[in-house]
Amino acid sequence: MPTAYLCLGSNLGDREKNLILALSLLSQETNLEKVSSIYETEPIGYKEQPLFLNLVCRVTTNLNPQELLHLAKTIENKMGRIPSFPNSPRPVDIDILFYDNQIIKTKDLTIPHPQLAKRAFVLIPLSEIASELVHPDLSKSIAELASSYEGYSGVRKYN
Ligand code: PH2
Ligand code: MG
Ligand code: MG
Repeated sequence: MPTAYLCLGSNLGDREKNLILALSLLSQETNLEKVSSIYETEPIGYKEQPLFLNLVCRVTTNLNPQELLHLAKTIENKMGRIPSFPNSPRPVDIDILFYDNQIIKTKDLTIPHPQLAKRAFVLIPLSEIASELVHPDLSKSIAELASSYEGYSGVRKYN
């Protein structure tokens, strides 16, 4: 069965509860195999917004990438995400990071996630559960990619 890695983020409402509810909704439709710790992270991009809680997880699923994206959007909408400007605050955001070793570039879906190699809030949690995973486009491991953010204070383990 294909394996996918997802990043979840929340910076509105009860952030921790939102992440846990989103995981529970995901686990109804996929096999949720592993979940990182929760991290509190400084917003990247649009800065004037509350701190995020982020985590990453690994699922196995028979949903294809497009169907998995549809599931992610359905959960975001169910949890009250209102479409707004890019990088705006949200109760939950669910991004597909990897889907097996596939490289996908379509209008509505790019896998691996195009920003992931530049985002400490993804790489640091990901290095906890998948440090050996090799980025299929960059041919570098997550551990290597995350090492540029050693000592970065914008991503801190939560509680
Ligand atoms: N998501 C974004 C933009 N910026 N910053 C942090 N710390 N965490 C996120 O999940 C995040 C972000 C766009 O989805
Ligand atoms: Mg996102
Ligand atoms: Mg998103």
